[in-house]
Amino acid sequence: MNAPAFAIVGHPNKGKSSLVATLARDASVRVGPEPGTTVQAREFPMRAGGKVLYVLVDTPGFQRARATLDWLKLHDTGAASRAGVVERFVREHEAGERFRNECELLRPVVNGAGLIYVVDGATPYGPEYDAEMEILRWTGQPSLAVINPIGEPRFVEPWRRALEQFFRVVRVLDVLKAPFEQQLELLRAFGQLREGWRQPLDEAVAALIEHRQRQQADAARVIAELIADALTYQETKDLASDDDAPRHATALEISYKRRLRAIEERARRDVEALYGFDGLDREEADMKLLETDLLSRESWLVFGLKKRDLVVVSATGGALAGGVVDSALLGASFLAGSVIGGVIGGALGYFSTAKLADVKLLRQPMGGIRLRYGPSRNVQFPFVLLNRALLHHRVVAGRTHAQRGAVSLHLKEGESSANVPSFTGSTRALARLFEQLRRSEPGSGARAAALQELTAAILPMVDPQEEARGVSA
Ligand SMILES: Nc1nc2c(ncn2[C@@H]2O[C@H](COP(=O)(O)OP(=O)(O)OP(=O)(O)O)[C@@H](O)[C@H]2O)c(=O)[nH]1
Ligand SMILES: [Mg+2]
Repeated sequence: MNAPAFAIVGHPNKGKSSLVATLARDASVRVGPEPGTTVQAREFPMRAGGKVLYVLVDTPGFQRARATLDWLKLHDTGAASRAGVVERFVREHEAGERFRNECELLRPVVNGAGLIYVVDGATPYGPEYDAEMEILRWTGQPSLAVINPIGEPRFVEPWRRALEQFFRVVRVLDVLKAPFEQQLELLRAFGQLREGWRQPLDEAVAALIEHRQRQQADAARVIAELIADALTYQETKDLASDDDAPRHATALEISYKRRLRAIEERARRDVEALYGFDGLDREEADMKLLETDLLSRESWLVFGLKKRDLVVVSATGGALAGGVVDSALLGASFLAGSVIGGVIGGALGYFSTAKLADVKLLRQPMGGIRLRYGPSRNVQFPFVLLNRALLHHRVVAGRTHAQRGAVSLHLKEGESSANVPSFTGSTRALARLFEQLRRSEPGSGARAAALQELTAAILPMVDPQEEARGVSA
């Protein structure tokens, strides 16, 4: 059986193509600020597990709805044959220019596609839309309406009242931001509209959920590997004599840090590819953050540990002597630096750039000298890496394919760092895992086991629902 097909129809410039991009998870769909971006009907199949789950048909907007409806009415022979009149309309006009858009958008419907009618909840309803909705009713195909507020959703209620005259199902959906759950809900609603579609759409929903879980499992693995690679990375250089050491140490440090950034960059790309975003632009908005020093105070505040975690992690690493950490520190605001400046300052100093890793001069058994930079023994370092990766993951996993432009990892205006995702679960357990990874030999069973354990620990952190369940439990 063919997969269910839906034609996305409506007025020009209302987010039709954006909805196609979101539901087909396809960033190649053309969207644009000018009306008339889409000029031809085009099919976008949604595939998962090698199967086409459903097909979205992007269409141009209505152009001559009233004239079309007039023609249909003129040729009306009663309610039972109206779908046939629409078919005849398309047949008679598809060679001409006058009803080009109407033919483009009605043809897939005549061929059996269901309908999603898209309106903008930020602009007022007016009776000029009635002709469009009336035409869609004439097709007799299952249909639902989506109110997509492009801006302030001021007119959602009048729209809802008007749409309910024509459609059994009306949903409000911000097509640029629609969360995964809302997308599934729209598909389920469609399954209710035609008996034969319930099963394929239930299957599609199940396949999408399974696909999502696989993406999360793969992302957890990528993040765990990123941390393992960064934690154990070291840069070495063989020298002729000790005298060369100071000269080479700086170069080694630069190359070590460049390599860490490359490790992080590769993990970012991998996560983006997992979610179907290849070649995503991260150069501007987020690169600015990536360019701030990984361990600068600013990155720490944005990505770092919560104050409680800071204390636990620092204590684990022996950065803070027992007794310094008291309940006053735990109760104080981390950001109110002046009050607790002394204690926090000491902790911040611990992960100053210079201490990210040590440079060592090693005498080789066969003679000669080796300069080594890294691996990092800094206890906070892997936590910072983890939190940065979690923020990136949240932004990418929550992004629809209708969004254009660079991914931004900046905090929004007024957003506090409390909203930034950070690791959950036991700080001590994570610190212990990081330590195991640090000590393990590359390619060893111990490394593989620690990596697997870390992946399992990260998994609930990349599944917001799991996370929510964990918090409420
Ligand atoms: N802020 C915001 N912008 C949106 C939303 N939906 C669509 N847009 C923008 O509105 C413009 C039109 O979106 P399209 O998806 O191309 O609209 P369309 O209905 O396919 O337009 P035509 O093909 O020209 O008929 C684009 O610039 C979109 O980025 C939304 O929910 N919020
Ligand atoms: Mg379009």
